[in-house]
Parts: sequence; C-alpha cells; structure tokens
Amino acid sequence: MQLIGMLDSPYVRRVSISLQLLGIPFDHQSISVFSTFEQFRQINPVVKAPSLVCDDGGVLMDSSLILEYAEALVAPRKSLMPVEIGERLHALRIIGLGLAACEKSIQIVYERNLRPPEKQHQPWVDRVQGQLFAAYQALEIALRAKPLDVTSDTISQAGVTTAVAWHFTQMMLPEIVIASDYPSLQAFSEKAEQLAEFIAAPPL
Ligand SMILES: N[C@@H](CCC(=O)N[C@@H](CS)C(=O)NCC(=O)O)C(=O)O
Repeated sequence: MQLIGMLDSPYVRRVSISLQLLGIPFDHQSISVFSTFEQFRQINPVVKAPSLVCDDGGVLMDSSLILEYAEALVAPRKSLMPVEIGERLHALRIIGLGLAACEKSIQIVYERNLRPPEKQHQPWVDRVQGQLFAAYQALEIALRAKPLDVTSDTISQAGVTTAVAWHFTQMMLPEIVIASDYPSLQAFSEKAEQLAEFIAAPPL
C-alpha cells in the first residue's frame, strides 16, 4: 500500500507513524496537495492528504478512516487503541482534542498563507485561535492527570496524535501557542520525537 502526502501534514505523519507502530509495510509518496496538485489529483481527485492507495488499487482518505482500516488489518494481534471501555473513551477524547488542535492550527496557517492580507478576517482568526487554546488547555490538563505512555511498545493512538499535533503547532505557530505554557505537552512531545517511528517520519 502507498501513503500519499507530505509529512509536514500532521495527518499524514500520524498515519505514517501509526503504520510503522502497527508493523504494516507501506511505501510513501511525498506529494503535495499544493505544489503538486495535478499529480495528487491523478491519484485522488479530491486531493486530500493523507490518501492511502490500498493493495486492491482503491483509495482511502481521512487519517482516522485510514487508521481504522490499518487497525482492522492487524487485529487482534496488534492495536494502538485500548480495549477496555473506560480507557477507550479516554483515548477517543484525547484523539478528538489532538485532531481539533491540528485542524485549528491548519486553519490559521491556511488563513495566513492562502489568503491575501487584505482578505484576512480577524474575527475568524480570533475564533479559531480560541478553539486552538481550548484544545491544548484540555490536553495539558488531561496529560497532567493521566500521563500517556511513550515508548515504541506502549504508545497509543492518543499518544501519537497528541505528539504529532503538538509538534506541528510548535513548528508552524510557536508564537501563538507558547510551549512553556504547556509543560506536560512539551515534555511528552520531546520524548515522543525520540522514538524511531517518529524519527523515520520527519515533518520537513
Ligand atoms: N480530517 C482529515 C484532514 C486532512 C486534511 O485536511 N489534510 C490537508 C493537508 S494537512 C489537506 O488535504 N489539505 C488540502 C485541502 O483540504 O484542500 C484527516 O484526518 O485526514
């Protein structure tokens, strides 16, 4: 199977890291939804990253759906999701916060990079920024209350998504989300980025 998309996308990166952790072999094609739009469109006319070209030639998109498929491929042997219902609920909540943080970061980046300055709408940016802070504040509190495992054998999807989201935001918006305001997230991210699977999926 082939993973399509650039690793500077947190969604592509979470899939790459997760496939490695699940032991699923894949090829990676670093194709951009912007600079190589036409090439991407040949693979997936909707031009969404990540896209996964499956072994039967079918194309899947959306990182969470791709991961659902990946989990099904290796079940019940391996999983990045806890089985116990309370743990599962906690993981889903953390993943939701991480994905919201990715989405809100990307909305700010797109607003800055894709719109001419005179067309930027500050009330929208303020709203998105408030949502971004809310997501990271909730994640910081959750991490303090219940630390996430961070070894290649124990990291969960909640851990992968949290670490990838935080690293992306720090790469793109460090002046908006101040790392020192979120010490648990920063410390967790530093450990996660040292794992072989994270190093093998460099975001640049
Ligand atoms: N919910 C999707 C979001 C994917 C997404 O928005 N990817 C961005 C790249 S980071 C993209 O495809 N942007 C191009 C576009 O939306 O036109 C996921 O989890 O995969």
